[in-house]
Amino acid sequence: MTTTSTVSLSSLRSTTSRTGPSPERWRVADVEALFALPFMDLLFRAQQVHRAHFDANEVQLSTLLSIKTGGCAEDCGYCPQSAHHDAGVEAGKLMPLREVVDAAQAAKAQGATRFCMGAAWRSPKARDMERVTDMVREVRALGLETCMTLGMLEAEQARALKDAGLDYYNHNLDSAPEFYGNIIGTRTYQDRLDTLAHVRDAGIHVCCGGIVGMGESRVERAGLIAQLANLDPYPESVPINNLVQVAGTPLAGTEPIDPFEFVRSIAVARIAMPTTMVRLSAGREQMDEALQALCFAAGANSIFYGDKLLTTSNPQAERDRALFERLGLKAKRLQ
Ligand code: SAM
Ligand code: DTB
Ligand code: SF4
Repeated sequence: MTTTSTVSLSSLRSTTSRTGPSPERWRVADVEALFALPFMDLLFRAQQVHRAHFDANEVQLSTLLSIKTGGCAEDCGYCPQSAHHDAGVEAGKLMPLREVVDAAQAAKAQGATRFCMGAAWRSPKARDMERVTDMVREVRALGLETCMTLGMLEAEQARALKDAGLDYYNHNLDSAPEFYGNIIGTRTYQDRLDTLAHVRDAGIHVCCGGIVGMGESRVERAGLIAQLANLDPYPESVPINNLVQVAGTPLAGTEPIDPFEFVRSIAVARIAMPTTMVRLSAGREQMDEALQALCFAAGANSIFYGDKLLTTSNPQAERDRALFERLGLKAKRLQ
């Protein structure tokens, strides 16, 4: 085992898949020690973990669609869709089923394997549930994996989504608990954990990650990853978003994160959650291709694919295909 000048790699806890009912918990200090490794040692270690569980040249593609945009009652400081901020996003209604299915078909034709439908809601209302479950059924019938992110869910709502065939539910912790109150005032960290528990109990795969570059410290980034890794079991999918700064939101003008620190965050997530899909999420449009390649080398194996995230832009699909070609990456196929 390679050692480093600052920390012995073998002194860090084992990162093999956890088994049994009471897995060892990640201490924030353990995660911080990973962040503190020399960059090359960290990447080497992340690659080892990645290659033990995945084909390192394969990346999964998810396409996002905003099925209900803007006018959201929550006050998330990063989000252009919050009614508390003036980011110029117009509030819309829930999209008709036919338009959702057409967008899913187009995503499939472009090569996406998962279709993720997002709504700017605090939580879905009873009257919305019938419509969103219809969307799940129809998108799934196309042979795509389905994902939704609709805000907080009650146990019964999670079960209804599962019954409709929902594969994944995205609900992010967003940040470490200690930083969370700086960003969001209208829902608590515990509210998020409760929704995650309902999703897990319903038998839906959990997609849960966060945002970096919001002005948090390294120890707070480590705190977020420790929280995610200590979920039992940890999420099947972990989106790591780099804050997309949108004028009119409170976080516009935040000092951007050092790009290498962003790569470190990916690598640490990979090491702490060896079998999860680590998604290089929002913020790719603002990254150059070399930085994205470093993120894949650090263990990211999923991206959002398609020219739009929810309201902000993402690299054109054609550009991503060209990048994959240059890097010899292949898109994961539908099983
Ligand atoms: N409204 C639902 C909720 O928040 O639970 C679902 C949609 S919300 C837009 C999904 C996630 O997108 C947020 O939890 C946050 O992590 C991410 N997000 C939103 N705005 C972002 C931004 N400007 N930059 C990076 N990530 C962002
Ligand atoms: C996630 O973690 N990132 C995606 C998805 N889950 C829903 C959303 C990113 C949104 C970026 C800002 C926007 O486009 O509005
Ligand atoms: Fe609403 Fe979700 Fe945006 Fe928060 S992140 S303001 S809950 S749409």
